[in-house]
Amino acid sequence: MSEEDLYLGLDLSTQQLKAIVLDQNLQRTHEASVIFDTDLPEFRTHGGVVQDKSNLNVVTAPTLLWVKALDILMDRLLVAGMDFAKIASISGTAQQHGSVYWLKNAENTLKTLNPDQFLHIQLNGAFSIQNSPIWMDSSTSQECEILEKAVGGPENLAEITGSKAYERFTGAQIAKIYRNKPESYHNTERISLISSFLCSLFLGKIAPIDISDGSGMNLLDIKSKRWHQKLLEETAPNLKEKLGDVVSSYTILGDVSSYFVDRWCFRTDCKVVAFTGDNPASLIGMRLSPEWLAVSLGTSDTIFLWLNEPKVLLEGHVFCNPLDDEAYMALLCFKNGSLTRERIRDSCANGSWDLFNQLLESTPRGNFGNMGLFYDRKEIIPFVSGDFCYNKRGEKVTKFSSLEVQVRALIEGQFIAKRAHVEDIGFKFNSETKILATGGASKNKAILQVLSDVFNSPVYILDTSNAAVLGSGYQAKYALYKKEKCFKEVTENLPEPKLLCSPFQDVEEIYIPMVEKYRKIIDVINYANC
Ligand code: 5FX
Repeated sequence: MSEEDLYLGLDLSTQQLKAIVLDQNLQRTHEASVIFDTDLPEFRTHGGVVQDKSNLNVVTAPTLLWVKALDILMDRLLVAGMDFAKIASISGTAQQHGSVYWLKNAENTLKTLNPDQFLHIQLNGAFSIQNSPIWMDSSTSQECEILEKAVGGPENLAEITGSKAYERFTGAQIAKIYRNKPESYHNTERISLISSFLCSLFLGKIAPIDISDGSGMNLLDIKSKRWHQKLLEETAPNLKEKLGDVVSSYTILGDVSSYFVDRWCFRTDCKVVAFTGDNPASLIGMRLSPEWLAVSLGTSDTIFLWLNEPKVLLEGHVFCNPLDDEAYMALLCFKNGSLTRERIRDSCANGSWDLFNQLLESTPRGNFGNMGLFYDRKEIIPFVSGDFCYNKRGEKVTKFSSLEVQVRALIEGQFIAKRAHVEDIGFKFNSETKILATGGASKNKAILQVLSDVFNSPVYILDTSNAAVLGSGYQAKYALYKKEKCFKEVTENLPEPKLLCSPFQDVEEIYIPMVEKYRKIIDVINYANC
């Protein structure tokens, strides 16, 4: 190992593919990104995804789009002056739950790639399913029921796999593919998660799934860290062979493939470390410890915390921890994050965040008693869609009296829901609680002030809003040093989080009743939907 060594981290998120290069002190030296909608318009994605017009619950992304994005990303890194020979190791992360279906013989294609040609030309015929189901899909209710029944109900499934059955989770998605496209399923040589798929491109063979991202499938026993036989059998035939073995998230899987050595001048001993899901990678990037509640404000909003023991959660998920095989992490995921914020910004503030913030700051905490819940897509927690606006008398209205009220209703509604669901999983707020904010919207102080008020806790930020991609860069280095140093030592030179917002004095009086009001509204909506 040399002082000159660099570490490459990648993040294949819903809307873009990003790369970051870190030096020995984990400071960035290079970065590049490819935005799917604008850089690759030929795939006709919107927000990086394709929503089926005849069934809006079906959401996919073209697998080849991601491959082509990697071709472009590598080129952009080179143009930015990157010397790939300095990279000692690579790790990465991706949106969770989505799956990639490799056609028979694909592994052979991966092993024998021609360095003179783009990846997307050579892998054009490598997939048995062209459009990968992704985490925004909610079309697998039937398959979810089957999985829960197989082990005696949702609670048992949550105890075994960390989550009750979720429509976006990979087990139900694979079961649906087997049911609807049995031929394609039979022609599938291997199934990857999106993280292990991206890793496979660097490794030149199918990479194993890591236990942390693997926990988002409803197929892995999170205590034994092995596939659950009965759940595999209920999902589809021969699934164990198609999934391969799982590994700890920090495992060094081997050297980078000869394709990358010959085409991009990587050194032959550059190590490829397992890739994981974006939420586990964010936990790494935030260097989370037990007293923190991390709130990530991205395409989806997520909340996560470090757990020393597994818990049975009926709302939310428990994943194996990406840094420590003995520990776990809890995750709550809210599908309607930045896309919904952007929709209201566009309709109320002409697409301007500055104007949006002015509107937000011109209304008082509690929004005169108005409250709004906005779900552009069917939400995960709670499982509802549509806009719900209530005026100060508690009457349902079609829209609010002013743009200011609408903007505050959106932001307060999003955080009130989060607080209610964090309380529901047994998290106890106290004076020590600190919130660490990350994700695109964590740059927005006006939004974070509302977060601080609703949770009655100080909000800190890290210098970056890119926790997931940074986490994969840290993991690339940690894996190399793991035998000599713990994670804290590997990352000890990094700056501590900065305090950005503190709650106002009066917030508990305002928001505790609003959290209760939220619970009642959701009960009414759920009752009406029954
Ligand atoms: C987590 O369970 C999710 O579904 C999302 O946070 C995706 O990982 C977004 F990429």
